[in-house]
Amino acid sequence: MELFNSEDHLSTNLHLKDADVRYYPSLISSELATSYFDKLYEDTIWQQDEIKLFGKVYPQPRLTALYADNRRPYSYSGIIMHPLPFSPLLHEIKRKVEIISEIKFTTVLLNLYRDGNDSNGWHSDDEKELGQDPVIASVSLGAKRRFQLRHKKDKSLRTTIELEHGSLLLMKGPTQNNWQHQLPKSKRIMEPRINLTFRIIAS
Ligand SMILES: O=C(O)CCC(=O)C(=O)O
Repeated sequence: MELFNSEDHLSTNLHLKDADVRYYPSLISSELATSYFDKLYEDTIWQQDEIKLFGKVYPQPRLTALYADNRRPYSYSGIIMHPLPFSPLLHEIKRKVEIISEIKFTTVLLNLYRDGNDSNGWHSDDEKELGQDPVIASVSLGAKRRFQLRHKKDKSLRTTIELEHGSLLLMKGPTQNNWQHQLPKSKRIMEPRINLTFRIIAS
């Protein structure tokens, strides 16, 4: 993996086939990331939706929230989320992500994994409203968790990355069309994690 300096932030290109994935381990300093975590944990209007799996209904294994600078809803896995307006803190984090990525985002989906028993199963962020080559900028706060990627066609292509406190994972170009990702459960993890995935929902 190649390490280099871009905009004063070290980043690693994962060099995945048919994808464009870059990891920035320290988008936000540890101290600031902890203060962001504490505020978001308290102030976010968290919800727990239900998902249908093989005809049975289960509570989603994490809490979520949607904020945006427009009113456009986001739908995935049969769930429709209507955004609340961005708070000043969410704007501050969005600006940091936009400076590094040089991309403007409209929307953020937050996930709260209360401990290692919470998870996010295999999927691609390829919903129609995200456009043809969705850009996903994923910020991690709190417990370090394993993030796995697998190619949709070539099952031999898989990778795992540990998403650290204060990090950014930027997925661009054909990534969502060709790869799936998941955040598996882990019995060892007792601490919570907040993930913010910035997205563009333009129409
Ligand atoms: O929590 C993560 O790092 C992954 C989140 C995710 O895959 C999603 O919100 O679509």
